[in-house]
Amino acid sequence: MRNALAILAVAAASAAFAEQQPYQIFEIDVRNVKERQILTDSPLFLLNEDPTIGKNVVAVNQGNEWQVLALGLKYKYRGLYKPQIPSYTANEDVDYRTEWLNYDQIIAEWDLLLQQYPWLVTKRAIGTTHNGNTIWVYSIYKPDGADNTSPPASLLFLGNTHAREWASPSVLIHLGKMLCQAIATNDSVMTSKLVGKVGVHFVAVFNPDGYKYTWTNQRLWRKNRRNNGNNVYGVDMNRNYAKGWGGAGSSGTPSSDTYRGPSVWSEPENLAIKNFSESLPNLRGFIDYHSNSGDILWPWSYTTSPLAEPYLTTNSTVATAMKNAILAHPGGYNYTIGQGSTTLYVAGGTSKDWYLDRFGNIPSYTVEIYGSSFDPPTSTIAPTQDQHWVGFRAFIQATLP
Ligand code: 0X9
Ligand code: ZN
Repeated sequence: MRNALAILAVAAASAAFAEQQPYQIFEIDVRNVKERQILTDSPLFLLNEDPTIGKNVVAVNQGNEWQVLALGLKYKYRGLYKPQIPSYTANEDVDYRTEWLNYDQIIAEWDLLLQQYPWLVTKRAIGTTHNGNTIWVYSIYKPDGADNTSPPASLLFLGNTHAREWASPSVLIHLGKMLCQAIATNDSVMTSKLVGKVGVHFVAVFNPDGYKYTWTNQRLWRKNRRNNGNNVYGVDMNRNYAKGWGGAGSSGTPSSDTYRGPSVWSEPENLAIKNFSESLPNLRGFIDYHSNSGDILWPWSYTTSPLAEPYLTTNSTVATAMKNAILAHPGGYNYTIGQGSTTLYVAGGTSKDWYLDRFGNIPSYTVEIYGSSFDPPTSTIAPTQDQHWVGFRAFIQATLP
């Protein structure tokens, strides 16, 4: 009887969640640049932003603990992490404010917006991934006259460059919804800044192969799903851009989590966003939304040399406006702002460096959405989305004077 009850309890739980293979968590002590490179080139899942000299937290699939020992670095065991992946029944009504959405649900949510505001939202495919998934862009623009002219200027926002950073596409859905609502209700700020002037483009899920894989196989997957041969997969899409490609803070080892790819723009996702961005009229601002360290980072990342003027003033002014707006929001997190390389760590081939280099004096950021981990409690989803709507409004106001 007891056994039967236990089985029933398990059955009930598995109706809502599926368990993936567990991870073992270790803390690795890195003492110098050479040891840091060993960690950078390793196949371990790094849980801090970038490998640092000092303490690093890594995850490894249970059974692969030898990969930690093989580093030859000092380590401490920190415990077991069992990812729980929501499993939804077909047509289940899932609220993006309180639950994580799987890939199809995210696209369905954006498509709903398209249905609700057909005069405001357009959807287009900008490329196809290694696994044949389409990369979709949703654009929000209202012309000021009756004729349907296209926008003379543009803003671009990327969601889910890194597969496991689920907060990113979740925040983007909310930004899209709130923006549509604001324009549809003639919100004075959004109307004066955007209507007849600027198209706002959202890449709902920039890394669909990786995102799907985090739901089906490996919750802590970061890269895309390029087949590198020898059963090794993935390129870090935030190391494949042209500016500073190949430099420090990236790896030439295909199994590494920061593998930069065989060449600049080798990845179909990166090439798609490059071509799309270059086709946009007058790009005025760019944010690549990541998680989870709570930072707003501007270029450069590939070098510790400070950003020159007038780029520095542009980037620090808009970042300050975002930070202050988020902080003033009830419960708002106190975001750290600064140059990527000096605030976090040097990383070559990242998005924000290329956007500034290519498009000139624009605010160009990696926003690291704050969270307790890559898997924060679902109770934090709505407050996080709300804070970023406030930050996003401030970004638009400060970027478009
Ligand atoms: O490493 C990255 O690509 C970003 N961090 S994450 O934890 N989301 O992977 C940060 C890129 C920003 N730049 C620097 N680290 N310099
Ligand atoms: Zn990231």
